[in-house]
Amino acid sequence: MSDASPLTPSLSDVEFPKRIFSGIQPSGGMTLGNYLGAIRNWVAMQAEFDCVYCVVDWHAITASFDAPESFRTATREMAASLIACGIDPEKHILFNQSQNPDHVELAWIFNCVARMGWLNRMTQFKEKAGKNRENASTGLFVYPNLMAADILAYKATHVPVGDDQRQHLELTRDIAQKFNHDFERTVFPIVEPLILGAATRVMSLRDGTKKMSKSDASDMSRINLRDDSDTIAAKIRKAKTDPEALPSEPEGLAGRPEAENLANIYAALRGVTLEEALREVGGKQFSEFKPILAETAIAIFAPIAESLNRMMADPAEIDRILAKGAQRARAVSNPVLAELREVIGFVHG
Ligand code: AQP
Repeated sequence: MSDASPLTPSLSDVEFPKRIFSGIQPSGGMTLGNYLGAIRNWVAMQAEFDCVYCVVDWHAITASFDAPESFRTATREMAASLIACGIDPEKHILFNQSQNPDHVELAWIFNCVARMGWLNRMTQFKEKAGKNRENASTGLFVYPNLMAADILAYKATHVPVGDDQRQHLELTRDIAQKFNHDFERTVFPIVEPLILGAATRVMSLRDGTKKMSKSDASDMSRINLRDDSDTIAAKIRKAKTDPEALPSEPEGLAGRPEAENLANIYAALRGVTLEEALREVGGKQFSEFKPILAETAIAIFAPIAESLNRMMADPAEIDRILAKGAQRARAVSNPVLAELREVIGFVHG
């Protein structure tokens, strides 16, 4: 394993060009949680980094298979949502994962690098598999290896992640480190998490202790990018709260998860700190605050929803954008896979 290939330097201080990779599952429509926790940052990062953004349809089937036509529509909708939010598919790479088989080839190699013990520690598997662990797909168990492959197929150096994905990113680092160590050369960068501003974790509108999720059974628990203004206003009006007024300082939110969530959402939408937001709206009853919050959300989401609906009227154009993005993605990952086959010793003509 120590034969240095002419294709890969055996240095430990290889400098990798800065590149971002991030993905989102088409397991439903984009939510306010995805937008505030991730996508808004993806948009901002385009100014500084070379970005690869991916609708991760292979990840989506780890939970269950949807009806084929709904699945296709969900993938197109997620791509269109990203563009509507400000992702530029001309300047950066935007595609759906299943159009680049390099991810699965690398994931298989990583299945043979990652250790059972590492995957057994993943808390997201435990949460998503629930009590019926024996019935979870094996895909769900090795999901973090595919995520590592998504990132390292492009030798990405930075990954914007929410708190919930930190452990998976740590595993990506472990896989890269073990591979580099075993083959005694720096093939992969050790990726860095990238956190822009305060990490926003948006909770369900029905239960302030549960994450807002696109796949939650209750549509009232989330705000979808595609919701019209009346629906957004109604969901916020019906959001669970408590009888107290909003406090003027964050300490007053202790033990009040629903109040804290709505105040956090308001601060994130306004782009201010929680302290600043509470200085403005502290003392207000929810009956007075909720319409203000709804108006703020609608001002941001209405133009995005309009552009998303326009794009969804032309699915062929979305498919064209994704196919072109996939072609550009393969142009980056093909040489990485060729290098790996050489390093590992696969015979290829
Ligand atoms: N509620 C949230 N608050 C903040 N950030 C969130 N993200 C998701 N939900 C919240 C961030 O969105 C990015 C993409 O997520 P994903 O598609 O990989 O899947 P997820 O984290 O499992 O998101 P969902 O909406 O909860 O999907 P389902 O219901 O399919 O499981 C990630 O960066 C995530 O941190």
